[in-house]
Amino acid sequence: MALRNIPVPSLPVPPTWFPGHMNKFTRQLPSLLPRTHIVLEVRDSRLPLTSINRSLQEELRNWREKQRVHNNPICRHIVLLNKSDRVPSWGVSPFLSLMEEKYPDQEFVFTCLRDVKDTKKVYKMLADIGKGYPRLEAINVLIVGMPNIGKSTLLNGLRNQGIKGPTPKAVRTGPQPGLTQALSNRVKITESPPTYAFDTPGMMLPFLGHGPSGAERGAKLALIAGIKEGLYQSESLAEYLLYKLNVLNPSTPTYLSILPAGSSPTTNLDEFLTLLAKRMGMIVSGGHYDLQRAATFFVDWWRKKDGVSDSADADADAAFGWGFDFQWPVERQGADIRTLMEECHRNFEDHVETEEREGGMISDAQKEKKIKEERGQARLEKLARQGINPRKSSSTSSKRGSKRR
Ligand SMILES: Nc1nc2c(ncn2[C@@H]2O[C@H](COP(=O)(O)OP(=O)(O)OP(=O)(O)O)[C@@H](O)[C@H]2O)c(=O)[nH]1
Ligand SMILES: [Mg+2]
Repeated sequence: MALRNIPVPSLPVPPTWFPGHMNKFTRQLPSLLPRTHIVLEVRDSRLPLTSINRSLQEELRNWREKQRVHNNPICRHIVLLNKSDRVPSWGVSPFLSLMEEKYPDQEFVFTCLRDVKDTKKVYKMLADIGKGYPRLEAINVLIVGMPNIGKSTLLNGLRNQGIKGPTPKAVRTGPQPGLTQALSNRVKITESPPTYAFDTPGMMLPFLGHGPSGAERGAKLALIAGIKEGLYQSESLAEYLLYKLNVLNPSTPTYLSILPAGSSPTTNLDEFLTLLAKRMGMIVSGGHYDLQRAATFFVDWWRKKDGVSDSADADADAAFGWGFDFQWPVERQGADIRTLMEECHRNFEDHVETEEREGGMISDAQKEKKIKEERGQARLEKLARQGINPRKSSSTSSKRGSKRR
C-alpha cells in the first residue's frame, strides 16, 4: 500500500568541510580564468540544483563579462550534469529545456562518464569549438565542480579520445571526495588547434547553511559522497535516504528489493533497519540486530547501485519528484513535468536568495571575522579623515605601550 504521510526527518547540523587545498584553489581561480577559453563545470544529476556553487557562478559570470569586454574569441561555460545513469531519463529533457531558458549564457548536457559514448559527445563539442579557431595558438579548458563529481574521470576520458594509442590515466580518480588536491598540469586533449585541459580540486561550499535547509543540504551532499566520509553518522544518512526514496515512489520504493520478501514501505527507520538487518543476517552478540551496520549497508547499496534510477519503476506520471532536488506535492501529481520543475526551481531560487540576503550562508565564525574586518576598515578610514597615518600612529602607540611596560 502506498505511503500517505511521509514526515521530514530531523537532521543533524551539517559539518564544515573546507580543507586547505579547497581554500587554496578558490584563491587561485581568479588568476586562471583570464587564460581560460572553455569552462567545463561538472554537476551531479541527482542534485542538479544543490550542486550549483553560487560563489563559483558569480566568479564565472564576471569571467564571461570580462571576456566579452575584451572581445576574446572563445568564452564558453558548459555545464555537464554527470552521473545521469542515476536519475530517471524522463526528467532529462524537461530539465534541459528549463535550464536553457533560465541560463542562456550557459550550455547544458547530461552525461554518464562511465559510458565512453558520453565522453565522445563532450570531446566532439570541444573539437567542434576548436574547428572554428584553427589559427589559435592554444585553447585552454578548465574542469571545475564539487568534489567526487567526475572531473578527473572526464579529463582522463577526453585525453583518451584525443590522443592516439594507449594513454594511461593522466590523473587519479576514485570514489572518495577530495582526491584531487591541486590544479593538474595541462593535459593535451586534441592536436589541432592544440587544446589543453586542466583538472582541479573539488570545491565544496565553505559553509552549508543554518537551520533545516543547511541540514538538508549537508545530508544530500553527504549521500552522494560529496563530503568526507565519517563526518556523518550512517543512521542520519540512512534516515534521509529512506525519506527520499519514499517520496520518489511511495507505493514501491526501490529499497523493497533488499528487504525480506513481502515487506511493505515504511517511514520508520528502526523498523526499516531491523528488516534489513534480518534479511542480511546482521546480528551482534546477544542476538540483537546490528542496526548501525544495516544503515551503512543501505547507504552503500544506494551509492553503488549500477545504472538504476531512484524510481526506476515509477514513471513520470506516478512520481512525486525527480532526483533529490525536485519534489512536488501529491495534488500536483500528473501535471506537466516541465511546469512542476519550473515551480520547484523558482521556490529553490527564492529560498536561496532569502537565505543569502539574511546571512544564512555565512557561519557565525565567518560573520565575526567579517565584523572585525569592517571595524578595522572603519577605523583606518576615520584615521585617514583625520589626516593620521595609521602605520605611524600604531607604531607610536606600540612604542608608548612598550615604554609603559
Ligand atoms: N555512476 C557513475 N559514476 C561515475 C560517473 N562519472 C564518474 N563516476 C565515478 O565517480 C567517482 C568520482 O570520480 P572522480 O573523477 O575521481 O571525481 P572528481 O570530481 O575528480 O573528485 P575529486 O577529485 O574528489 O574532486 C569515481 O568512482 C568514478 O568512477 C558517472 O557518470 N556515473
Ligand atoms: Mg579529481
